[in-house]
Amino acid sequence: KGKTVAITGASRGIGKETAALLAGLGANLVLGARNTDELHQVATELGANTLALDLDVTSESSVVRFVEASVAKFGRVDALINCAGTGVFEAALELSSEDFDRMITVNLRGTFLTCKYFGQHMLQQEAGRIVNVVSVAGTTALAGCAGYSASKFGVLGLTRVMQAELRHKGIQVSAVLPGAVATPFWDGMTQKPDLSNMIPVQSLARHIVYILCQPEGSSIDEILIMPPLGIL
Ligand code: NJP
Repeated sequence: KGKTVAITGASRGIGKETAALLAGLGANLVLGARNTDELHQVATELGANTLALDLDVTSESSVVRFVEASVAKFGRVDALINCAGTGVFEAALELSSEDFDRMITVNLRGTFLTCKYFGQHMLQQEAGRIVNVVSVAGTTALAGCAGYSASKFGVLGLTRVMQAELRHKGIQVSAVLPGAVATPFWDGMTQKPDLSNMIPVQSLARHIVYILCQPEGSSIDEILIMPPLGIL
């Protein structure tokens, strides 16, 4: 209660659901995404202590503005949850270089940028928690996930390095590695999978909040979360 949490990719899916859960616990929220109409609608639903800001994690200046506006509004940011992400599921030999670049730029470089600039702020206050939503595809080889896996293995590597660099400075960095989650992430697929076999988005949001709410003196570095029927 009263803590400030910044969430990227908060206009829908995992970010939006986590924001709703944290709003119910009394957190101040800073929500970021590119579609500001969707985002403002979420912010309006969640109430007064919510700031909605245009954010494109592929743009360094946009990330810097997001961090500065968050601190200007609430004075400090206690936690960052990185949910902004995108996926195109093709085998390595079929994937276009444009789709490969987009996943690396949004998922990996975008997470790097938000971690870097919020991390610098947290270092000054000698406290902070960062949760990166990675994927089971960031730790296991799944056919058809070439570019997505490459980006998510990268995010897991970044997360582990930041743990080594920042743990002793009061900043906890965690990775959540989910299997398939029932969100609009799957909407654009030509063959839309059956969402009823996936992890409910409300469950995933609870896992993220659980990580954030751990007592001082220990941290959860990584958790792997599976749907009822295993990897889909
Ligand atoms: O995805 P979706 P999820 N700058 O599509 C935003 C990972 N994951 O919630 O910018 C800023 O419902 C976008 O907003 P907009 C996945 O890889 C998922 O399921 O307006 N924001 C929206 O708010 C991702 O890292 C599954 O288009 C940008 C949000 O990102 C995270 O979980 C499984 C942006 C995406 O909402 C959240 O995914 C898994 C940008 N450049 C890992 N580009 C799963 N769903 O099955 C996009 O293992 N966004």
